[in-house]
Amino acid sequence: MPAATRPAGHALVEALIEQGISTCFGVPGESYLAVLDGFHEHRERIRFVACRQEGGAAFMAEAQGKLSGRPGICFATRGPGATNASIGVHSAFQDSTPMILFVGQVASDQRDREAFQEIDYRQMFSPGTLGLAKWVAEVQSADRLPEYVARAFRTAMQGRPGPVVLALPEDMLTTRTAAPVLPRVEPVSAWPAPGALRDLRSMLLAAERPFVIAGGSGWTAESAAALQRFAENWQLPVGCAFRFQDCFDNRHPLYAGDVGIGINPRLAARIRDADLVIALGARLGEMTTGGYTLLEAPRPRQKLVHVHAGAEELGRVYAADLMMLASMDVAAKALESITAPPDLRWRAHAAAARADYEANQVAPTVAPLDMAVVVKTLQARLPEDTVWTNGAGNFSGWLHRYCRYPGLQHHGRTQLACTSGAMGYGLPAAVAASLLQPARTVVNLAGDGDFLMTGQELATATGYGAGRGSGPGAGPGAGRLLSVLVDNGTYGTIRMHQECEYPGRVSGSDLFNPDFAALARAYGWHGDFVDRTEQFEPALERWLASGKPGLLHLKLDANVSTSRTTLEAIRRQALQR
Ligand SMILES: Cc1ncc(C[n+]2csc(CCOP(=O)(O)OP(=O)(O)O)c2C)c(N)n1
Ligand SMILES: [Mg+2]
Repeated sequence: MPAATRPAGHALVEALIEQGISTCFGVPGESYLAVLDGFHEHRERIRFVACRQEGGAAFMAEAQGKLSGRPGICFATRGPGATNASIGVHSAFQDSTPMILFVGQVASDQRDREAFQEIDYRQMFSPGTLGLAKWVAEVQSADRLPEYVARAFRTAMQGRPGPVVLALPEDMLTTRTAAPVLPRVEPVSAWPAPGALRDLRSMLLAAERPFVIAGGSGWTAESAAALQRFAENWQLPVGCAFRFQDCFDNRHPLYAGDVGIGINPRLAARIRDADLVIALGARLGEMTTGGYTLLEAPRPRQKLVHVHAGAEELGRVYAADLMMLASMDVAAKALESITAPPDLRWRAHAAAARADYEANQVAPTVAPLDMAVVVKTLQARLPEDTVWTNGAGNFSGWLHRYCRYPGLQHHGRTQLACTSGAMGYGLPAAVAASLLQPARTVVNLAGDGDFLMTGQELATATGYGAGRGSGPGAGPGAGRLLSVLVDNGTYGTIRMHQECEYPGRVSGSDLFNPDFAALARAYGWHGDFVDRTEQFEPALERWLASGKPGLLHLKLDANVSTSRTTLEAIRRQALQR
């Protein structure tokens, strides 16, 4: 009996279901109607969340990749859809997040004429170590579609994770095929070589002031727990790479702080002064290395051990003394098997690193609205497993400094933030988290510039019922979605740099802002306004009582929010160069 056929667009949806995907994000287009019809066909098992702009959809898919460790899925139409979505592909690349962007393509018999909205995606997303995508292909044959999808999943997850783009010619999607879907793909893990573990032990035994920087993607609950045991066995102080703050439990006595923008100066000094730095999973990018000053490129003063899942990443910037090709789901499990001697010389060094972190949590009171109190109040009032999201801007510094992210062995990922520094990421990431994990509370901290880049996704949240709570009996705030918007009337980060480099000559960084609380209410959200510290907690309680997703519009003086500590840190970095 001949095998049943269906359009390739349906086969694609079946393949996604087989890979464990139950939610996809996108903006519809006439270029992939056959796929949309496949979503209709399989609507009991998979949903297509229709977003308001492909930038928002791609950020949602990127957040899905961060949360699940499997590729987040975005669909976009040809030219205009693909160009809008490219911000999410770039972010997934810089953040090493598994993601697949499916993009419509003109029919095969129209190719290369610059047909309507035609782009050559293999050029546009051209892969490479500085490209936009990890792999890009155009699927010419309906019968081979399952092969391409399986390879896209593997490529997105295996080695250094990243984004894949598959272009789908319109006529290919409507061609009928009997090709069976291929089984679920699991990435192959790379284990550190036994010799490398012996070398690491020797380097640890010779060290006086070791320091661990953990980060990157591919961590699992088990491997984060193993990292904690490795750190405990050797009493190693641990910092987390820029925007990978949930790799190590921030409440743990060995946690020393975040190694990113606005780093605690005492932590920066400690890393500079370390004699051995073990970078676990972190790419050691510009933001994590203080502009390549904490660790000087290409040969740091400290002895450097670099453990990374991508062979191409090892030795690309830093000539590390020991390089280990290992994926983060298993690397720490191997490290915890290295036996430590009973007499470790650096116990006091580790305790001092923690004391510096605790001291940096205390800041002088700021009036009339104190953002340190805002972050601490949110964390005290909301569940421990709250997911925190942010985009780019000085406002994010308050979250990085004062939020104590639990290690991901406890609740999975709790930080969704782009190391790519893309403005507009936080709200879509929060909407995605809320839709994908409806029992979780999700808080987005946004800037006034940041928020309006993707603010239209408020409608997506309302339309799909995100953030309304997980029902009676759940704890306070469980399953709720909140955006806390810091309105300082300026692109504050840019203004700060202007004040440093062109004092008194503010140019292009002032903002005109709407009444954000009223805007949120227009979308069916709860909206409220706060401009004094003592108003914040009552406003939070009113949102909790509202039963709706909420937005708290915080009005802040522009000079306060060009955060002094950040300003000082940047000045210091500039001086060091
Ligand atoms: C998509 C994008 N465009 C531009 C920038 C450059 N940029 C970085 S921070 C920033 C200002 C952010 O302003 P806001 O969200 O108001 O935060 P604030 O710094 O005022 O706290 C800009 C324009 C960027 N990072 N991303
Ligand atoms: Mg601002």
